[in-house]
Amino acid sequence: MNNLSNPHLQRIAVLQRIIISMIVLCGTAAAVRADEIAVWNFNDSDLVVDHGSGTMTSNFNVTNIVFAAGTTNNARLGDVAGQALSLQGGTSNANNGRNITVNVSTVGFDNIIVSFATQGTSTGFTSNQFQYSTDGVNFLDFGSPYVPAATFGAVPLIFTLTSITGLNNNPNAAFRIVFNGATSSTGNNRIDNFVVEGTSTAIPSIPEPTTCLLFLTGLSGLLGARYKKRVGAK
Ligand SMILES: [Ca+2]
Ligand SMILES: [Ca+2]
Repeated sequence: MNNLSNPHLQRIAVLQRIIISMIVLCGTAAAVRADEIAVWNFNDSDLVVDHGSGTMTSNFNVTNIVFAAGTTNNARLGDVAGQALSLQGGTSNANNGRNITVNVSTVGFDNIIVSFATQGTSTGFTSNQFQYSTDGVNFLDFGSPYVPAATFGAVPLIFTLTSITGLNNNPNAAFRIVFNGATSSTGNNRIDNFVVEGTSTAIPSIPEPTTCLLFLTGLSGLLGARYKKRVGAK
């Protein structure tokens, strides 16, 4: 009787394949999944989303929405630094109190996080308020106003909205930055790599690490018992 036709060895081979599959699956379970829903890298010098889907709009004077050298700070999916959005104060600082607004459906995602790289000049917007909306119409402040650093640096601004469960799985989710404090027409803030991300709820449920360990221990025991039985039968 060769190995392929031996039923005992066939069962052991099947068990070995199951154990290998479980090891791969359990390794995946240990990783935290965060998925980009929408990313703006501004490298094509426009407000059109660059990865995923969503819209970005602004009520700034259009002449004060320009693009300048960007950064790899917070870059995703291999994006190069390229260009960044640059928002200017405008004549008589007309853009103080104005905003950029991002509408992104979070359907299929929870644990929403928004992040972006930013820098500002000394006469640019020095007091900026991040807001969110669960209906796309009414916006609420999230945290205190932020002051942009003078350079992009290496660390993005991160707004962890996981406690705002109304933003989960919501086709009307929206985010806004209201800019204030500019004191000259060309004073500006740059923004790059604006990312809306979350945890996909569409991923098939993956066993907990503890469950994996118990399953693997049991399966290994079964495999060992079968092997001993086979050896003992010789
Ligand atoms: Ca860029
Ligand atoms: Ca674009």
